[in-house]
Amino acid sequence: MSQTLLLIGAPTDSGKRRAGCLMGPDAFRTARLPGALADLGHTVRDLGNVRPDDTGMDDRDQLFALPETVGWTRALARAAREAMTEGLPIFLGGDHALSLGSVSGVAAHAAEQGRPQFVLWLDAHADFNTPQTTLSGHLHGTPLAYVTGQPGFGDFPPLAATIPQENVCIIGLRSVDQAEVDAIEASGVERHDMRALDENGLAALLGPFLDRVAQAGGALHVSLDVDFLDPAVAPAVGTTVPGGATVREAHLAMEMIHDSGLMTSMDLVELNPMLDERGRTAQLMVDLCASALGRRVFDRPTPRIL
Ligand code: EXY
Ligand code: MN
Ligand code: MN
Ligand code: MN
Repeated sequence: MSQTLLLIGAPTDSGKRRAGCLMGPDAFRTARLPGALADLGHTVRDLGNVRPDDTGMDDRDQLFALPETVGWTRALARAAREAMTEGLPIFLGGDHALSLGSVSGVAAHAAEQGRPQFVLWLDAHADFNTPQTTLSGHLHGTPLAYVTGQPGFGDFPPLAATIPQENVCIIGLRSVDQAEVDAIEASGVERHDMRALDENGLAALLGPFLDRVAQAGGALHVSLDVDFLDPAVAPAVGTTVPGGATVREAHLAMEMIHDSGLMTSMDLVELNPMLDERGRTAQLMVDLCASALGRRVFDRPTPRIL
């Protein structure tokens, strides 16, 4: 089924100290993301790059680039809410701080439509710190805590709609701070570390979550962090953690998402072209996005030969 896809560049580079993600949107464009999606029959509109609001806020010592990140959050939440009225937005990062705005914006739109919002978070990290619990001061480690209404985000825009914690599923975890472990254990967040992936397989973890989204008639936001994948296949990210997902596990997740027909918005985050090797990580992310939007060899599995 062809869709209207809205590419929204979100060159956030304020969620952490290591610079480079600001070049992410153009790396995706250079790796031919628009053409790859148009080749699948979709109508692709590249809306260019968002610019952060000027907040005039003072810096805070313990948080890195807080004013700029709040400015991004405001601008991206507006862009997300608007884009949802026109099609399926795909946010081209930029670091994961962009999801402070993209996810809160799509959640606000879902609430206006009376639909529950669900989030699939594919990441080595939980991104469940708050401004109080973060040890690094890096706000790219906080978006899931913000959008699920954890306390401590007073400097950020008040949420138009909070995402219920049981509507969140994280897969790929292998680097989680103790404060995040405590918060997640006390929450209703569905979370699967890499051991669960090894023992059960991707389909056994993702399938039941997609079924829950379908049964609820929910909107599904997919947030794909480059570091979900193993660094050996996806080196262009500043927060690599060994022991990540394989290329095929990532593609299977995207293919299941497409087959479910449930995805209503997407983030592609943390690509740092400064760390890439001849653009291979950018190309992998483009290929994964294409799988989420219908690229496949055969439309149906081989009929079983009885
Ligand atoms: N939990 C660590 C922190 O809060 O600084 C690491 C966060 C990495 C976040 C990247 C985007 O996934
Ligand atoms: Mn992340
Ligand atoms: Mn991560
Ligand atoms: Mn299709």
